[in-house]
Amino acid sequence: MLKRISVLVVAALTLAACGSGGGSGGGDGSITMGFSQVGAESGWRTANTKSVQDSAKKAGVTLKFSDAQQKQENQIKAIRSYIQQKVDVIAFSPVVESGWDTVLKEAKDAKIPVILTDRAVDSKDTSLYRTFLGSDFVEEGRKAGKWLVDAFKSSTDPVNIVELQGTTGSAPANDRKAGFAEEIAKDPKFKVIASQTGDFTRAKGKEVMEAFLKSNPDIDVLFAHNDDMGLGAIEAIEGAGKVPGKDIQIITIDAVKDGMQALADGKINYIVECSPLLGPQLMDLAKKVLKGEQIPTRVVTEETTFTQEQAKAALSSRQY
Ligand code: GYE
Repeated sequence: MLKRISVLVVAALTLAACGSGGGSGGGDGSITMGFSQVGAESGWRTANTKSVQDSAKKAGVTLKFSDAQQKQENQIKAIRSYIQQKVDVIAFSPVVESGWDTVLKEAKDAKIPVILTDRAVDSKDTSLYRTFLGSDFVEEGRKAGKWLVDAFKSSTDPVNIVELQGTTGSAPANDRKAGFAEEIAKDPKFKVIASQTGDFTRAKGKEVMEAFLKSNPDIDVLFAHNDDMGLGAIEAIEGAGKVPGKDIQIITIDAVKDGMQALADGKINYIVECSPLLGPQLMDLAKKVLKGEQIPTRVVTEETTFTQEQAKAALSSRQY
């Protein structure tokens, strides 16, 4: 019994120490980061989580990590708890773009800097966060659209496109859709005949593609906002007796291993890369912010694109 009490006392003291030890801005050399992750919806997300966790360890940053299971309310709760625990810095990947002002203001009032990673918020007040590290999603959508325009340039026939959107209201879904639409608008033969969310998951991608196939007999192209939804859709296409990559051309975004394998196998036609390896840059930015150094308000990730041939060559050296 006595032993149990002393364990509890130690636990309470440790908690108290954590509570008051933060907010030092890493003054004693140690940094505690609270990180609120979107969820575990895709291969991209798994690789991103690993990158953040590995880089924190390497950089000597104590990481408090929470998974929001794709729910904004869980992210808000996590951020509030990080504020209460007085972490030195908060980083998060906002599941949707809007609705963050109140909680970001709370962090600002508590003088805890916030770094947006991977996804953006639509807050008008940009003083609510220090920087946004991540991809240019509009550009990714444009790259997908450009490839399509080029692939069908010798034909004048109408091209029927179905689109699997990412999580409704998320920056990558909004921006990829917009960038793609901008490019295909250059030729009226391209028509998006159905567009629906598949929530960035394989299961939803399959389910929605099955519905698309039932109501649209003449689908020429699928544009999926990530590899996972594209991989789910491939199952649906094969289930309907069609050949993915041939009967229906497929473009996806991410370039995770499973996606690259399907591209190399000829089931996907083109992938626009979106890098999940944001951890090292995130730790670097956090350290700079806490030292009071100037950092850019936007840090854009460098990315490429892959054809089937390029995927075959790149597969063996792919990290995720
Ligand atoms: O493309 C998708 C993931 O926000 C860039 O989220 C990220 C996206 C990524 O679920 O696979």
